[in-house]
Amino acid sequence: MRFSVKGFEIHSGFLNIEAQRAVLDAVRGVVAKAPFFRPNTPSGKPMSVRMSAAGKYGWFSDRNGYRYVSQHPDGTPWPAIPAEVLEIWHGLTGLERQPECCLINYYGPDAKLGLHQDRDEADMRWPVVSVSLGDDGLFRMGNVTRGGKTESHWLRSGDVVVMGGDARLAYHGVDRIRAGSSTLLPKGGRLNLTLRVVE
Ligand code: MD3
Ligand code: FE
Repeated sequence: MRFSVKGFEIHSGFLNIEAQRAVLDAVRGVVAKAPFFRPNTPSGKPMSVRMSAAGKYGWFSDRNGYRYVSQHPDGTPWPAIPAEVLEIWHGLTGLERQPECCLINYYGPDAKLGLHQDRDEADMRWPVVSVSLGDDGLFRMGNVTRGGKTESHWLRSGDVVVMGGDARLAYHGVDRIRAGSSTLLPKGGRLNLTLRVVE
């Protein structure tokens, strides 16, 4: 096992290059309607990661805190989650339940995401599925409580991760991006999609 926390399932190279391109095209369609923005942390600093979303809910943060919202900051509803992306969710989880949020994170060469827990969802028993596209990202995972040992793993284009069980509430983040490691995105960088049940 790559990580000692149970419930972290990594499917390395789950998407071949054609499948990666198909998902990327679908993401481009979403982002054309819901452009990337940089949320501010509750302390007022812009995050280095750019975000957008598809589905009933997207994720947002500002001085009022972190939360799920049903509209893009421009006031329009989020586009639907693309079928290609839903197919990954159903294929790996075997669930009938649909995710209500496909969060889209874009990391430029200097972007990172500090260690955090995902706990804004109503029922943390549902898994989270994450799809990586583009440049490699150094993913780090700790435990369900803050502090202690962490383990790191490079996520590459086409890798899909399922977080369930204990891993669902583990602290995790992205320390850095290996710029130029993939040619999938013409301008470089890393895209990560996370699929979640929110309600
Ligand atoms: C472990 N995204 O959007 S994906 C996030 O690569 C987030 O953009 C990272 O953390 C990224 O919240 C990591 C892998 C991932 C996603 C959700 C998790 C790991 C997780 C939820 C619980 C535990
Ligand atoms: Fe997270």
